[in-house]
Amino acid sequence: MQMKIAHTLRNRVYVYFSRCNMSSFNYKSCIDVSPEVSKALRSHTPVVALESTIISHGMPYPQNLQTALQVEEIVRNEGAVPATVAIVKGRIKVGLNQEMLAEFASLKTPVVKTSRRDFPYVLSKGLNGGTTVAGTVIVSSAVGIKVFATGGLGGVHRGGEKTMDVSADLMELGRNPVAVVSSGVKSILDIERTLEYLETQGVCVVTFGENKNFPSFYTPRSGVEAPYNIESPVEAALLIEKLFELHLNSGILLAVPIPDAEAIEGNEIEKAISTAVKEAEDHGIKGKEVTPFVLNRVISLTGGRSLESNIALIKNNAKVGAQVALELAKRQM
Ligand code: PSU
Ligand code: MN
Repeated sequence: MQMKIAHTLRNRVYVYFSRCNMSSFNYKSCIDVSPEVSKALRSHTPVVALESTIISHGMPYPQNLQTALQVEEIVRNEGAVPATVAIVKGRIKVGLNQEMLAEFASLKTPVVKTSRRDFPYVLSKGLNGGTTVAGTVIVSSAVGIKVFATGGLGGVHRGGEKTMDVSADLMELGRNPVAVVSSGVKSILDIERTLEYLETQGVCVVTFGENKNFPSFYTPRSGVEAPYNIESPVEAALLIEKLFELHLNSGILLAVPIPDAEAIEGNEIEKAISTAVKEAEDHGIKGKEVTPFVLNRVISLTGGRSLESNIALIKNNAKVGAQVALELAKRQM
């Protein structure tokens, strides 16, 4: 009996020490949080994370840089600190200064679109990486940022039940406690299946505004109902607070419709999207290349109109994100 207890104890001690050894790999050794963001996080100043695939793969230069700078400015004007997340020479950066942002956006050095599966490779090779929604959610959660604003979320692609092309964004939202402010998903995706999958992953999906009509990026109303609707940043802050009180460790999707004045309604955008999706198929574009390819083609096919809408909705989301972060910070004082 005594021997057995001693044996069990020895095993436990062994397990404990092997865990300690494992933990010598600390995520902090891969992430540089800028002094400004670091100070804000320590002092409960509101912080809003921003992604960088949108800069490297979502928009052409120089609009990508202009938009990134303007979005940071909008967050600041609302009284929050922007934290653009990107990978520079194999180091994860949370908060880029203007020179770093300009260098990154110029794409002089190639940038790898980085979701969960890409991190080990990009870091070990010392490459540059644009973090997707999935990638940015992982980093935000690691450093304790609760609100993240972007344009569009990845989703279940049309025909995804066959190709299994389901964006890693959905899974990461299911396993990280971060509120993502976005304008829903593009109609290049299967919106109903995307919402089904978000439900399976336990993501609390809420529209922000007048009704439950889930927005589809360039258009404010997709015709598909989201489960919930809220109307104010205070309500959003309350949602986030409950998420953390419960230690659910899953995320919130705050779906903010593009302002009506900036929207591209119905037929025009549908036509451009269908053409772009068909071209992607014809060219044999697969995997992570699909979304950037389609985005770029839609910009050309709409004569640049989709880019204008894209920029407008990102700015609006950044503003809403900052307002939510502000309300949340007030409640945590
Ligand atoms: N939708 C956009 N612009 C973008 C993206 C999506 O309108 O830039 C980017 C985001 O970074 C998103 C990623 O996380 O594409 C999704 O890519 P995929 O479908 O390969 O998971
Ligand atoms: Mn995909």
